[in-house]
Amino acid sequence: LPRSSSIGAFFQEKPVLRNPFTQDALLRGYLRRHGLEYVIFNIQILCVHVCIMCLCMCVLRFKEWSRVYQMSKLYLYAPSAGLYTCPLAMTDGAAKVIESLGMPVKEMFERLTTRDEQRFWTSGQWMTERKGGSDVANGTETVAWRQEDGWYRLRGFKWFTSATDADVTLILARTADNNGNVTPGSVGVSLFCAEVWQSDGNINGVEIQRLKDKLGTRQLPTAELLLDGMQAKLLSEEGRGVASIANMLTLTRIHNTVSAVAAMRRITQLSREYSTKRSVFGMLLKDHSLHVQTLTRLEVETRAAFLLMMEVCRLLGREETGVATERETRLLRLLTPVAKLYTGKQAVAVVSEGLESFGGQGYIEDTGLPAILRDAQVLSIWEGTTNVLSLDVLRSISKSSGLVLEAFFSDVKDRLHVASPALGPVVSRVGASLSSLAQFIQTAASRPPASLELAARDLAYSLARIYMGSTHAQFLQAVVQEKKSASFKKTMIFMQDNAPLHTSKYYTAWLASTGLKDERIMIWLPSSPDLNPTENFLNRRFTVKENSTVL
Ligand code: UCC
Repeated sequence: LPRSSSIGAFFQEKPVLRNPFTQDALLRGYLRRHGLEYVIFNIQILCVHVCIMCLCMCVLRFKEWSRVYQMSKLYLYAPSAGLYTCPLAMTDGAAKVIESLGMPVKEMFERLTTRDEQRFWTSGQWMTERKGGSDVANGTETVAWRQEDGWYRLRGFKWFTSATDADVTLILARTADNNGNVTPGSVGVSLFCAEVWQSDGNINGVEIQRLKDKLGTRQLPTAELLLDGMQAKLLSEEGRGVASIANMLTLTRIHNTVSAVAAMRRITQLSREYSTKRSVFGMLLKDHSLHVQTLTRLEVETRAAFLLMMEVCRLLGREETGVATERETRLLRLLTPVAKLYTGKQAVAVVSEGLESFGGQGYIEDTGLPAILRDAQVLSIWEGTTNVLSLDVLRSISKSSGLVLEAFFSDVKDRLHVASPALGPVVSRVGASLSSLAQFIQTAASRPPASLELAARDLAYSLARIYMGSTHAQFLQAVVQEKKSASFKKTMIFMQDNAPLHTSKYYTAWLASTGLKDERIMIWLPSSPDLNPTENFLNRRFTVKENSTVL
């Protein structure tokens, strides 16, 4: 027997987090293919000098590309931001609301958007009360009492206040008439803004009841607050609170999408890196086909989500600078909830799978990995749950009398048309999903509204997946053109259930025709020289044929 036991000499090498920008071939490729080399240059500079205020909606320096520029930076910054992106999102949203209401509080707007860190303010969003955060129209019990000087005093209880430590905040409350009566429902709710701190350093009529003990996002204080005569200013028209705060929700939902995709990208980068360090069964993980297949699926999900996110940001930038077409404006309205709900859900799935790729290490707090999963869980809840956002998709359809769907169909068709020469099978697949979706919508129109409500989530997922399929195909078409197709020979096809409403028959037929046993698939992943070496291994282990299925 040895004289003593030993813990052994083996220590697993950690994955190295490399420069997220230079490592992100897709982000750089996206910017380059849109002729945004100058944006790349700016981001590179900014990676060195991170200026927080630049991350907020600032001067529209990049014109219609300003949002792509801003969100690219946020996407790089978010996974290391310690949740500071949450107050930034609401700050951006608050500025947008103030602007859309004709600048009733000019100084506040300037402070929310300035680059001067001494003057910069962040904004919170105090909306959710004890009855919940989804049905805010009925859940708002806070009452606003008008004072002789025109200001209001707010009394009520906010049960979930995001970014409690913000400088200012937007708040929903019901105005009381002279007899103290309030109007119930959505039409009784108005939007207010308030500074959290008074000039003498005292808090502005707020009592902190307790901090929330949350599953994740623990770096960020979220609190229950009693508004005990908080002095506030009416921002919206009386009774237009929900409609007015919708501008903030639009923007924070886009920020949420960016955080979700950023979390996916962070975990895929780490998982890939780790696979080059971790050896099991005599080989590095990167040389185990099954492991690489799993990583590749995560990569495909991340890429698809990235392209959807960027498209929404591009549309937002175009809308804000007045160059969006009607079709683009409608598309933006539809895709904002679609992108938020889909990426919020996928972030949890991708991060969870990513943690698994580290084995037991992924379950250990000192690796920092579990926190990524806990933080990701908020993304499908905050700013509207998956079902609430699915209903918002229906709202956008009914409010526009279906025009948002028309915009969707024509946009997807245009993308597939552009992509068609080199990407035949993908185009047919997405095209078939689009047709089945059209069929569903036609049938749904003749059914009672309740049946459409039941299908709302699947409809939203179908929209997300079809849109991602078409943007991915279009993006790859650009790669094909750029590379003159030589390197494109190494292309993988994955099939995914594009339209869960309708696909089982297509899927079964398709599967029979390919002889494949695998059940997920559909988006193309190119192997092109601009992918970095760690990405290249993803393609190496598969037999790949051009325009055909693999494995
Ligand atoms: O509770 C929360 C905390 C969770 C966890 C926090 C963790 C903190 C850490 C964070 C770290 C990152 S968050 C709060 C979540 N709540 C929401 O996001 C709200 C979700 N609910 C909705 O979105 C609902 O659908 C409502 C509130 C919009 C429904 O209100 P109404 O009044 O019942 O709905 P209406 O009548 O359909 O809409 C009222 C008006 C209409 O305008 P008008 O009157 O002009 O026709 C709508 O068109 O609002 C307009 N509107 C919109 N406009 C409603 N939604 C939108 C929209 N998305 N875009 C534009």
